[in-house]
Amino acid sequence: MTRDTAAAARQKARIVLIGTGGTIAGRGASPVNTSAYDCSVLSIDDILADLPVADSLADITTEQLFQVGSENFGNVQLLQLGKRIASLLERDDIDGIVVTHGTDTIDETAYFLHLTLKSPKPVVVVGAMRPPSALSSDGPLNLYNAIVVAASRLAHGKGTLVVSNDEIHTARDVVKTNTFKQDAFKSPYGPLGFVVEGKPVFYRLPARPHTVDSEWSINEIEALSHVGVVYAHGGMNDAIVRAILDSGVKAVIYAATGNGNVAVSIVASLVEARKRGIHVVRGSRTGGGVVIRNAAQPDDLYDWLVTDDQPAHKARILMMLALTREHCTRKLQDVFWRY
Ligand code: DAS
Repeated sequence: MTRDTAAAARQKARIVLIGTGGTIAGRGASPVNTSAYDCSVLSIDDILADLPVADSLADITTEQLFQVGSENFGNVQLLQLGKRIASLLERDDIDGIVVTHGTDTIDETAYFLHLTLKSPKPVVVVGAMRPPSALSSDGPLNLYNAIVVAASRLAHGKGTLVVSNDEIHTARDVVKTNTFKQDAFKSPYGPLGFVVEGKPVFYRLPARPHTVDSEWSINEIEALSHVGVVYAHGGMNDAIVRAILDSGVKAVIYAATGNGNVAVSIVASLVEARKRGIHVVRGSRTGGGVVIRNAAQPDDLYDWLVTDDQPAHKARILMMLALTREHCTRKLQDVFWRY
């Protein structure tokens, strides 16, 4: 039997469910504690045991990789998770991966996986805005939907996906936009599709390269550079910029006001940063739109970069990866245009 015929003959996909903590693993004192609760206390086996219908969707094995709120995720966790998923995806007896994850930085982790995993098999990252103990928790249905997507051939080749609130988002675009509501996850260009009555439906595709077409492979990355983010505000002085420049960063993403405007009080410190070998990436704190190169600031003159449409926290992930291969400003700028 060929591999394809064997897969067709098999009734259920084989999915590995990796637990890392977060609200989806949380527990509140009472059902009305929808937003105040202990995070990362339920094991991945506890979470799955609460969803007996999952057995009908896939043959599921579990792994508890971490048990932490995602605000605690750093580069060590990104690399460890990525390498573990990569080694699982290489196996012929695994069809897809679901990662349960805190929602706070789920968009960063998913984007990192999207750019570094070298497999067309589905990888779905899922969280919850309410713990399983809360009234109308979104955890069980989000997890159910995530398994549905990971088990589907339709999800092949679409990169890392984030499933939430019945929506399927590409990791490149999705951001957390709300502190407590269940529809917290938005993509500026809309979701790729939905999960409707237990079936994934896709309406569009990621336009930019990912996974097998990206230039990074998790197996070739042993460390990531420190990239900092500075959030601009009115009445700003350069103290915070100077502090971050002295912290060992290789690049700073400047989440500027509007279309990448940099206050006069800040420009000199960022010009100095570049002279010290630290890359400066002009972004925007607005949460939407593109930052135009050489418009609000003379990027060519200062040897700065712009983020294209990426929010600062996602630009940070992209810049960390870019710096594993490139240091030339022109090539780094191309990375932002391309991904
Ligand atoms: N505790 C936060 C986190 O782990 C919130 C969450 O999971 O929703 O990201």
